[in-house]
Amino acid sequence: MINKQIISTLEKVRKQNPLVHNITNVVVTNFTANGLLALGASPVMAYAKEEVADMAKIAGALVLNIGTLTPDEIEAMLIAGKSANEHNVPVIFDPVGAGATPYRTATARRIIEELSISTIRGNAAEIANVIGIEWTIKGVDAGEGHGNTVELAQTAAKQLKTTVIITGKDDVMTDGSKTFVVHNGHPILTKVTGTGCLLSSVIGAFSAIEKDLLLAAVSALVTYGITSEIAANLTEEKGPGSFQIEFLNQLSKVSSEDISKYARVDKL
Ligand code: ATP
Ligand code: TZP
Ligand code: MG
Ligand code: MG
Repeated sequence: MINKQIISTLEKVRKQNPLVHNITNVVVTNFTANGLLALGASPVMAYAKEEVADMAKIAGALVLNIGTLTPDEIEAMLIAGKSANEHNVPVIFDPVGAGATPYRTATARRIIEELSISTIRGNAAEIANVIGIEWTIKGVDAGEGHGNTVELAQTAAKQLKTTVIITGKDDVMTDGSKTFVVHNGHPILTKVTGTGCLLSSVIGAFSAIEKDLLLAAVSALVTYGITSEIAANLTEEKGPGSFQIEFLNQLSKVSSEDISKYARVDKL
């Protein structure tokens, strides 16, 4: 049942080619644009405070990512986010590195307070720090977590009243009442920078065409995880550089048959 819904959601992304407005970090900008194109979405990066409100209102989704945040960029994110909220455009938030410095943590909290966020996606440490639970983080990478990520995601979803996605070896996603765990993925994703950031933008593309944000999340995570498994298999023994390119290739090819065959999803 869920596999059929995932397949039809992926088909809708490819058919509708949603415009995804990204305000993201300088590390991952090109990879994100290429990943969205490979998936079948239409990326745009726009940052000037003079234009972000106009861009956000015509987009299918707005993705905010604080990976290399600056005061000007945050101002632009808040303007874009308010416009998206006014025009019912879903806002996806990636709180990169929340918890690593007080400025990042405070900014992440400001964004969720001032905007209505549809979906927040991060590693366990980022989500924990956004809601005020201490969890070690090293730079932008998750530290060793000892907590229960299902409980953490459910607590965060109830507190923030959003869909919450915590990624890692297994990915947990919840709207606070329904919860899914996606087991697809490959450890080599942790050796390519920006695979988390691109994922947040891919979630944006799925959320642009599917109003049920939890279904959009499950569909995005399964598609992304299976793509990584296929690409890792094809570049075995080569390494992260070849994997990164093959990942983009496979994002454009991953099929309904692949999803039926390889999806590993549990509904809790
Ligand atoms: P971090 O900075 O902690 O790496 P991130 O923002 O890069 O976080 P990840 O949690 O790495 O985001 O998630 C990106 C993708 O990588 C997701 O699809 C996730 O399922 C996958 N992933 C991460 N770690 C693993 C792993 N050990 N095994 C399989 N897949 C993984
Ligand atoms: N530094 C600031 S943002 C960034 C780095 C290395 C990219 C993080 O990407 P991801 O997807 O969270 O691994
Ligand atoms: Mg990662
Ligand atoms: Mg990240």
